[in-house]
Amino acid sequence: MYVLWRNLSSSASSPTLSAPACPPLSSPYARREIMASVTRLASRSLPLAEILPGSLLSSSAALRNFSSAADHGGPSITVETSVPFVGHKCEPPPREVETSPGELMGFFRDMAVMRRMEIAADALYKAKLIRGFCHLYDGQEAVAVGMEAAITRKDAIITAYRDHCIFLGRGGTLVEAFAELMGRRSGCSKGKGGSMHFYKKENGFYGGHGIVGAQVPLGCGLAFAQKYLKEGSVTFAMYGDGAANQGQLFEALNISALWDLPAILVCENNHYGMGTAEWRAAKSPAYYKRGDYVPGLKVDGMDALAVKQACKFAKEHALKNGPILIPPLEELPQLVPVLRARLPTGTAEQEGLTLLNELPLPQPPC
Ligand SMILES: Cc1ncc(C[n+]2csc(CCOP(=O)(O)OP(=O)(O)O)c2C)c(N)n1
Ligand SMILES: [Mg+2]
Repeated sequence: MYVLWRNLSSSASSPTLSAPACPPLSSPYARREIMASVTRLASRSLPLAEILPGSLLSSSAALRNFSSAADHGGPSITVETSVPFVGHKCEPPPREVETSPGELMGFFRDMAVMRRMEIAADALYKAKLIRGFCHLYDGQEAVAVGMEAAITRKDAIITAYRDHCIFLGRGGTLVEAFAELMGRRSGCSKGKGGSMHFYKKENGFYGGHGIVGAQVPLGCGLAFAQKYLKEGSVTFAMYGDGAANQGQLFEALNISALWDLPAILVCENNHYGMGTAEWRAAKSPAYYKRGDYVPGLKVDGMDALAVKQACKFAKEHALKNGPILIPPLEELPQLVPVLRARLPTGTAEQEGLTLLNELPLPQPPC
């Protein structure tokens, strides 16, 4: 933390970190310094730079499309997902997923970068170098990466406040991400949004929203525009298991189904809404069935290939038949501690605490 603080200050003419007083990070010297600092800060056993794809650091990332495995080179291989899909009012896709060694390496590299970024953000938050809110995504990286592998930048994504890694997946850079987290002008929202309001509209990322569930009707609006303009693209509106109980979600779903909008509602079920276990808040945690008349698909959200397959299937379905719900569920016990350990960090009044660490997995009473 100290190294980063020093470097930020020494590359600046002002000794403070407050946004208006600091010089823009766009000067090449400041950018180099910050990147070097973040690299040192994030490294555990491997320097971040060694695993950092150039595409995440340069604006050429904006041109990267993930639409097919063939783009990633190497022979095509078929991998079976570890858990079968379960469909609601639809025939689920096959478990066999087409991929390539290049794509698998890309998945690993992107998820490693995301994990390192979130660990660094966690440390910066606890050191009070990131102020306000800081909602981390570590443990859920496979959803961001798998989703990107199935779609293009013409497709839109909109999410709640846990948005850092979605932003990276859409071609955002680490510099833009950390600058935003630290309230700097070079951040993706000019340092005014912070953790909850990352955007990259030019690459189809429409934020970053703090009001639980409110991004879902906005996402359905994006899907309406896509249909109206005959773009042939779809919108992924992401929300949490806590948000799944909100009324506005069902209103948006109703009109999307009525008008056959190309909307894909993705419920990321991490079993908690803040500190509330899902069984305390939801009568039915089978989120893929909660659309009733809208088809749903239950997916293993810890398997990037399963998410890719599901998103490819959902995109084709949505373009043909209108909305679909896909809750990528995380249900593999050995991975749960990672997810839970990281989730609660980042509520302003509880900074430094990792409240859910000691809680057991949520179980409904007998
Ligand atoms: C309308 C509204 N009500 C309450 C809150 C406070 N709040 C912030 S996060 C959260 C829990 C949301 O849980 P979930 O949708 O499961 O998302 P997760 O944090 O697990 O990703 C709540 C209730 C809010 N931001 N907006
Ligand atoms: Mg949740």
